[in-house]
Amino acid sequence: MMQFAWQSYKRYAMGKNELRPLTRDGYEGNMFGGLSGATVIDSLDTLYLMELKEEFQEAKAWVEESFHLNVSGEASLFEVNIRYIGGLLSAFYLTGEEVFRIKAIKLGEKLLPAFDTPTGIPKGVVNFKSGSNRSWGWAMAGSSSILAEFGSLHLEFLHLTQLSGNQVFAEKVRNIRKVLRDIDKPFGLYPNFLSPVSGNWMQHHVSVGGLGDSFYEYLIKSWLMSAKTDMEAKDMYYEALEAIETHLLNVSPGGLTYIAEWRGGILDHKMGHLACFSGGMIALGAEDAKEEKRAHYRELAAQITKTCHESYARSDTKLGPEAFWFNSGREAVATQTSESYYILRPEVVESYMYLWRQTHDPIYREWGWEVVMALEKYCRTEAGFSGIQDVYSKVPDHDNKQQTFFLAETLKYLYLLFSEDDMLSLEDWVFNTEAHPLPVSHSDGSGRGGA
Ligand code: DMJ
Repeated sequence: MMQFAWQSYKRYAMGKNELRPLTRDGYEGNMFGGLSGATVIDSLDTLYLMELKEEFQEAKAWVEESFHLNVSGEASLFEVNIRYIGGLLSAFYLTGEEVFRIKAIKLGEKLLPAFDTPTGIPKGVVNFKSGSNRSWGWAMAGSSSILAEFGSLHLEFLHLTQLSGNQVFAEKVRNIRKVLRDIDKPFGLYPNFLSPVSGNWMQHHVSVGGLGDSFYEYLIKSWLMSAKTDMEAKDMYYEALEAIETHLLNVSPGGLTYIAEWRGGILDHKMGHLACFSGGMIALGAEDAKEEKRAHYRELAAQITKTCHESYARSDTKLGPEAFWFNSGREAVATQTSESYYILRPEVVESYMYLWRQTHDPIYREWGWEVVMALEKYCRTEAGFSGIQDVYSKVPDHDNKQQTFFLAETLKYLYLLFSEDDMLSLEDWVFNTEAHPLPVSHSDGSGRGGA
């Protein structure tokens, strides 16, 4: 599948950000500030791990010869960080090839103007030409930074400091941590919108899905990546998880455990596909919880993952919708056609991978295989993989996009689900939120990959 996805991209869209498999051309999008080749950078580590050597060399050659950083558009700080910086860092750590290290650092420097705000909380958009920054227009009328965006820089920025010797990257993310640690949190919860000017929350919407998700992920992974020395991250993670359990967690009448969304005390009884990463996260964090909570978190992780599987199992295609609800007798299904699409997202197979590593219960491989079969049946086209508009229709209406995270995450997590546990051992690696592996900073330097 990876070979086919890569070769299709190479044939029709090499150097563009994404492949459009139906029109057989490339698409640049507007998130990357004029940078190209997002699929190349996002694919490097997956190709390398799968030992697709020729394909990896093609990707590497493109980075060496054609990946230019002298671009001048507006970029998403978050997307450039998780896809480009994350992809380059992993490629460096796996191979030791300098080109990846150097380009990661140079690109990291281009992101720094995003942090020029009164609080040091970065804005979401950085202008590569002028060095100005702004918030997304949709984020409380351009007034807010987004928790999942400014909260998902920590892992990459610490590695940028480690690989460059430049403290500025680490200082930026330590400051974000400080702001978040010190601010008052309603019921211990972290709302999704924060003003980078005043440092105040701008709206009381809390979600483990979109807008919040990877902030929580980066707390537990900061703890793990620090070789369990970053106590602050550990404490913030378990405190946040307790608040989520108290205020957002629910069990449906049909017995399905889910994490709802919270709006100032009122719950939306829905889970986004994005929130399905949380089964894996809770499993990953279970081992370091207080002893009396460990079994509970393992069970909670399994229950949430089961619910996410149900959202797949209850569709006609056996792929899950973008969001699913628990309302008036209908459970784990989308209630509007506008939420019925599947865009090759990874979060459910990501949780299967973590749960497999933790339990070795064959059910997770069976569920992963169901996804493989469904992808082959409904998402494979003649010229690459595509998302579909409606998971409840057996006649696929393709969306004409092979997302970069399909190659970075979905296929990588599926591959790891069917690999031995020492393939990127969780003792030695953490995955950034785009599934790019970064090494744990063991004090004796052990446990590293190729580099
Ligand atoms: C990816 O870019 C990352 O996993 C991000 O954290 C959330 N969205 C997509 C995949 O669905």
